[in-house]
Amino acid sequence: MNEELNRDTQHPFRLAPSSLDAKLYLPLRRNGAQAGRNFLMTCATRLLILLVVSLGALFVDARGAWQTVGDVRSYTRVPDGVVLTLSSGARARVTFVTPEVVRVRLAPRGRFEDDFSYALTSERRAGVRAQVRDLDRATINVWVEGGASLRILRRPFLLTVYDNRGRAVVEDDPARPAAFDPATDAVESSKLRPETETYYGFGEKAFAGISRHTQQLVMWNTDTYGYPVGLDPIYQSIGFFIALRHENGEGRAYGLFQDNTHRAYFDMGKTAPERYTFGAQGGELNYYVFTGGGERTPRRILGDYTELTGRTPLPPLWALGYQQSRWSYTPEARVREIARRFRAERIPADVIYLDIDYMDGFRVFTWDKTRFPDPARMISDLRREGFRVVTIVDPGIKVDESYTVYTDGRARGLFTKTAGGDELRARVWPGICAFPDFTNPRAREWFGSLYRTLLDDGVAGFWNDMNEPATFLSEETPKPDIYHHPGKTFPIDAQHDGDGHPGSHARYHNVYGLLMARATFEGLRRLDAERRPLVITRAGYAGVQRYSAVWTGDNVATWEHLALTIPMLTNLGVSGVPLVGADVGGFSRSPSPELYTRWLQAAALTPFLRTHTEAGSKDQEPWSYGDDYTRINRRSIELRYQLLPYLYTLFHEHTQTGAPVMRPLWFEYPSDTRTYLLDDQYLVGRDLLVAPVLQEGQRRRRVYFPRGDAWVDWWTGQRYEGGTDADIEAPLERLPLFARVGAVVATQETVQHTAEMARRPISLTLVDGGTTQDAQIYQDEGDGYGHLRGRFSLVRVRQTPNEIHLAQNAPTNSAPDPAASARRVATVELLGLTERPREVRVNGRTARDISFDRETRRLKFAVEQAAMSVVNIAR
Ligand code: MIG
Repeated sequence: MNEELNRDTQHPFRLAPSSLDAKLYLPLRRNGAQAGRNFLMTCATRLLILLVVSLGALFVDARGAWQTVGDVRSYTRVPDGVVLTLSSGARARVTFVTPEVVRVRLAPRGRFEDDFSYALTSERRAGVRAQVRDLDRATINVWVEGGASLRILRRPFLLTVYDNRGRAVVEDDPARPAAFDPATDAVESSKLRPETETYYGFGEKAFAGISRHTQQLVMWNTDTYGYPVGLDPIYQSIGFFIALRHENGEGRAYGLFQDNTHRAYFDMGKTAPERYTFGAQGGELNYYVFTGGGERTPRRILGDYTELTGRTPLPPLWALGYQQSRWSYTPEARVREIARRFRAERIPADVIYLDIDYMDGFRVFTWDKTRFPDPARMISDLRREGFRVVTIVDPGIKVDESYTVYTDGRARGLFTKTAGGDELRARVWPGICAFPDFTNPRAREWFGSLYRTLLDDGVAGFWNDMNEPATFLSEETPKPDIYHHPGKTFPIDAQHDGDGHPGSHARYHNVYGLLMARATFEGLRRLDAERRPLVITRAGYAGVQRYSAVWTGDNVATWEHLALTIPMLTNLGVSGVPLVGADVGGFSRSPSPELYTRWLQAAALTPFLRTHTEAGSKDQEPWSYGDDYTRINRRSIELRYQLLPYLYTLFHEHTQTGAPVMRPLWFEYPSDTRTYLLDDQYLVGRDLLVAPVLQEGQRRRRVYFPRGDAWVDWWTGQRYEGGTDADIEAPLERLPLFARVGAVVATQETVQHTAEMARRPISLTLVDGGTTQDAQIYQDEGDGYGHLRGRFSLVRVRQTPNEIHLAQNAPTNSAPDPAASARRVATVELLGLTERPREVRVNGRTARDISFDRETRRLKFAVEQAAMSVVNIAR
């Protein structure tokens, strides 16, 4: 068996079973049927994995060769920390990035690499001054006034990081000091692990369950068509996690980010529950600890991580609409038919996708002129109907002397090279291809500029696929395919520019997708200064959120995969990537009508909402399953559009704080241990709780309401106290949805696409009985960059049980009236009232258009579209 394949599954550890669930979280009822689903992974797949793992084990005797970094021989002070020379010849550099963020670098051979990272934003932070004290011959203390602190033990070198209140955050395991393997250049670190600590994030992972405690993860971007639940790695590598533990009645978080682009791994207590270990197969050990300041909240950790690696700029509003895709809508007539059908069915939609068959022989940046004779015309016609078009663009460029993209890229020397210095070639859709070296800034600029023609044709967004990078296996490779066969990507000795830090594919494989998305995003920014780009990428690395949305690749049309979407997407969110979605209905195979309907319903409020399916599958549009289902599917999408003002506000919030749009419950309720393993509910922002049905035939489900807030059923107005469970009716047509008491949710009437939103009033849904200090609704023009120059508006809301204050600011600058963006609140809906109030007054006068529906416990009334409204409710 190939050495590379072996590496994929190797880990130099013993396996140990987990006992965490049983110990701490006994009161948490794991969903029985869900646990059962985990066993449904096909036998064939399990056998295959078993086979690969056991073969891998034969090759592994890794620990023997490992060497610990040794004692601290000497150290020097640098302004922001210390540099230590260790007895093994390794050197460590421990510094403060901010008073609360610590960075650790460890160069096994004693020579630090150029300090260079694709994950970090380009903004340079001002240095932090660290204090150093040599306590005694055994200990060195390093700290920042008012910030975190470090204790460095000298014999051997062991590091403990404390938060700014002196509480230990991470502590090297004395039984496993940092170590490296001189033979392979691998390097790793082990931290003590409290048995009840749980871990979230790690980017895109296909594991069931939400926490990664006692699991092992590998970072190696891989094209994994039809991946089974539990397969690892898949498409993305984001080595960031948030740890959570409960102490003295309080949940405390910290974060850790390993920024190493080589094949990396994390063993989060699988081998031994008392420690976790992370490392990589090359390069220096390079990680950040986010201590979280005084509050130690998940929000603070993610804020600090996204300060470092960036945030998603506000997407164009249309990208939050419903998107319809398949492999492939072709020819033009079919695309037009799909668009027409949406409007005829009155099912809202904003985007239609063109998959690879729009191109001429899969040559990127071309059109197949028989299928699409006049793309610009088609696109402008669709645009008049309120549809945007997104096209797929792959990295493989067909080797073809008459194809100028190829000959031009070759002439400029921008393609990836083999170890021998030749143009690297591999087979993908177009046949034999060359591949831009996206680690070369000139290649990024060149590739980014190629989007000009598609932009000129009117294409609105771009979908970067196959950028793990993925290549086809040769015909001789035995089938069934092996998910992690080394022949499915570039040879690891291929050469990359690395922005002037030349290196092999082993070093740069994991950033290829990130840098393709970057080339696309930056190209679009240059080509069109007025519009916000929409880029969707399959592969990525930490920082991918700066450039792109992420979809979870080739999932499968099974209930198990539907359930997987919640742990996958929420963990992506807390990895700093807010604009995420899974192919609705599943990509591989075809869903039953019930599965498609439940999937669309469950996904309706996920950040990136797109149906997509593979070539050869059955029709997979919202109307493809008969009238009864069409009606329900329409309602799911209508719900999405009704809540768009709220969703858009959440994307704005992300730009300010890094908070995700789709949130795991523990993110908002870190002190409620019942949320720590909850994997079948999610929050949208702080105010909405979604508990979708994830099982076939199910018509009611158990919902947990997190402690600290009360919740009201969106549909019935029924109130539930925090810290309780309830059985909730969930007939096929209903998404179990709840609003927090104190919620301020902006809604609108259903529109057929986002361009219809302009000038339509918005409505506020408030939950009765709550108290809210300052909730905000963000609005702007929905595209462009006026919002960065003050062209946006905020509606601010303050609520006490009997009074509501509504301030509707005019946009904050004196530029031409952006009336289109500053939609006023015209109605308020109060949810959860058991009785009609005696009187409702708006600015002293009896409210107009007042209605009360006892069935849904909703009170509705008009408000003046004035700068300031005060509503008084008399019971
Ligand atoms: O080799 O473009 O994940 O969404 O439809 C398959 C065809 C290539 C994989 C993507 C999928 C897309 C498909 N692509």
